[in-house]
Amino acid sequence: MRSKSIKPLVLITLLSIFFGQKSFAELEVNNAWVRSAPPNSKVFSGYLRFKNVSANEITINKMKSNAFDQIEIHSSFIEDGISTMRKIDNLRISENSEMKLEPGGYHLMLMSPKKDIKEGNLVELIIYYEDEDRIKILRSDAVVLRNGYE
Ligand SMILES: [Cu+2]
Repeated sequence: MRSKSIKPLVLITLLSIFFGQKSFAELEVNNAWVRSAPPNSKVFSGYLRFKNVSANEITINKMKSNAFDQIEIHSSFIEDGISTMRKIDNLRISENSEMKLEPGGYHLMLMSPKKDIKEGNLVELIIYYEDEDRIKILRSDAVVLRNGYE
């Protein structure tokens, strides 16, 4: 029983080493993960770290996935003592800086899954961003985890 429960952890760790990181010149994606949810869930939340290693501001315009019909970027905030969230059109990342999408802050809302999303799965993320007025595409994989990397 004990050795059985260790194996998935080892697998997830290996997967995150191979798939959790992706870089394309000026933009890096690290620690991308999607929180697992009960079967038949229609909305999932996703988190990652963007690192802009260029000398220009980068704007994340939209995100897509082959596993979900729609991905929105949301910001979380407290309003009148109640935690709430709002869709934002884009995400600006200053030159040479990091932006964390994490629980309680900016996050991805991944909606209408096209297939079962289970712990240990990899979810493709396609990130459309603007760098010096050019639209570029970065692909990354997010691993489905219960509690993320922390
Ligand atoms: Cu949200």
